[in-house]
Amino acid sequence: MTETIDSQARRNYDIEALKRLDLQHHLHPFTDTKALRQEGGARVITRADGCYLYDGDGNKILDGMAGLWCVNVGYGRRELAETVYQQMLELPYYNTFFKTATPPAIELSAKISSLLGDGFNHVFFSNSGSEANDSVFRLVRHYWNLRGQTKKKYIVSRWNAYHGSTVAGASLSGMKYMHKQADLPVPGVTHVMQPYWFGEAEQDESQDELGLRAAKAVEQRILELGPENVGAFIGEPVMGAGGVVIAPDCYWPEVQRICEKYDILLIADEVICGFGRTGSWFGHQTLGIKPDLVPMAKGLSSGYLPISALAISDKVSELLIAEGGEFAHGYTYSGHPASCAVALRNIEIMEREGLVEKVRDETGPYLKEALASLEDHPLVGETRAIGLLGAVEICKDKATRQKFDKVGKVGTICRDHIMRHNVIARACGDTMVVSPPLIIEKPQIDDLISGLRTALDETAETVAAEGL
Ligand code: PXG
Repeated sequence: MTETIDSQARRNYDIEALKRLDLQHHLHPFTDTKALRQEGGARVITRADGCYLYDGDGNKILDGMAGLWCVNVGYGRRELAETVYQQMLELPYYNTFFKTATPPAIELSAKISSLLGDGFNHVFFSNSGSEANDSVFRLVRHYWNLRGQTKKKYIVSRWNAYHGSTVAGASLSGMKYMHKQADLPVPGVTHVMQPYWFGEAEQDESQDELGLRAAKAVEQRILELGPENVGAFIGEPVMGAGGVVIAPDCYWPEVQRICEKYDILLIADEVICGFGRTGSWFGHQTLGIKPDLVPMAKGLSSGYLPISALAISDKVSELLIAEGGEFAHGYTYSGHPASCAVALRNIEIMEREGLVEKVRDETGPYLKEALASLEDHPLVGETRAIGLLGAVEICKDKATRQKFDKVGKVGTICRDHIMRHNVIARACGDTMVVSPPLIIEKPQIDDLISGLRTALDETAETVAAEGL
C-alpha cells in the first residue's frame, strides 16, 4: 500500500548504547524517569512503514495508536519525504510576519477553509495543538474586548479534557494531576462534568439522561458565573486522551443551543478528531454542530512535520480584521513552508485514496463491531467506537460498572501485556483506547482486536494472582 523507504536509507544503530544515553540525558514527556530506569529504559523505534513500527531489538510492532493519534496516512510515504525535500531546496524557511507569505502557507490556508466549508475563511498557523489552543485563549479575550464586553472572558471546559501542555493548554485541560504540578488552571478557566456515560452515570441513568445532565452542567456554570462573564466553551468532539469519550447523541446539539442562547463562542478542538479520524474531515461535521473556532494539528500533516492551525469563523474573523488592528500574536514558525507543503500533500493523499470515506463506510463500522466482540470478556464493561477511535472499558464488576480500586493500575497492566505482543494500544486510566492509521485494513484490525483479547486474558490472570 505505501512505498517503503529503501534499505540503503536505514542506519545501523548501537541500540544498547543509545538506551544508556537516553537514560543519562533525555527527559521524556509525561514520564516517571525513575520508574523508566528501574524498568531498564525506553524502547527505541528506528523505522516504520504503513501501520508498523520497527524497534532496535528487531521487533515489528502494529501501531494501533498512529503514533500519538496523528499518523493518519501511515508511515513510510516517500511522496511526503520528497515534498519536504523539494520545499527545503526551494525555500526552507521564510516567515509570515511583516506583510510576507509563502506559497505553501497561502495554499494550505485556502485548503483548510474549503474543507471546513461555509462560514470559515481564515486560518492562523502554529506548530502544535497546544500552541493552537494558546491562540484560542488569546483570541477569545481579544474578540470580547473588541465587542466591548470586556468581562466576558471565562472559558468553560470539561474535567478530563485534554487541550495541551502549555500554560493555557494545560489550564484548558481538565487533568487534575497536570494542574497540581503547576498551580493551574490560570484564572478565567472553569471545568464542568464530562459527558461520559460509563464513568459518570448513576446506576439507572440512561445515555440520554446523562447527556442532558452534562449539557445542563454547562448551562448551570454559565448561570453561576453570569453569562456576561463567560466568553467561550471548549470541547473535543470526542474526548481523546480522556479515554475516547463519545458523548450521548443529545449532548452536542444541547451544548450548541446553550452557547447560542448566552452568546458564547463554541470551540471544537479537532486536534485528534480532525482529518478523517471520525469518518468526516472534522469531528464536528460528524456530530452536526457549528463551532466558531477550530484548532487542529496531528492529522493535518500526519505527524510528518509539526504544524497546527486555528480556523477562525467569519463571525470572529470579520470583527478581528475590521476592528482589531494588528493581531499581536504569532510564532517564528507560524506557517513554516516545509510543514505547510507536507500538510498540503498529506491532504492530497487522503483525498486521492478516499481515506475519509474508507473510515466512514468500511473500517470505522468494522472496528466498532470487532471491538463489540470483546464485550463477552469478564473484564470488559463496555466498548465504544466512532470512526477509527475505539475504547474498551476494563472494570471489576460488569453489572454495576464498578471500577478497580486504584484507577489506572489495571489499565497499565493491560497496556504492558499488549505491548509485549508487539501491538500498541494506550491505557487512559482503565480504558484501553485505539486510534490506528486511517490506512489500516480489516486483517490488521483483526490483529489489533486479537492483541487486545490476549492482553485482556493475561490481565485477568494478573488481577487474580495479585488479588486486585
Ligand atoms: N488538543 C487535543 C484534543 C489533543 O489531543 C492537544 C490539543 C495538544 O497538542 P500538542 O500537539 O501540543 O501535543 C492534544 C494532544 C495521549 C496524548 O497520550 C495526547 C495528546 C498529546 C500527547 C499524548 O493521549 N494530545
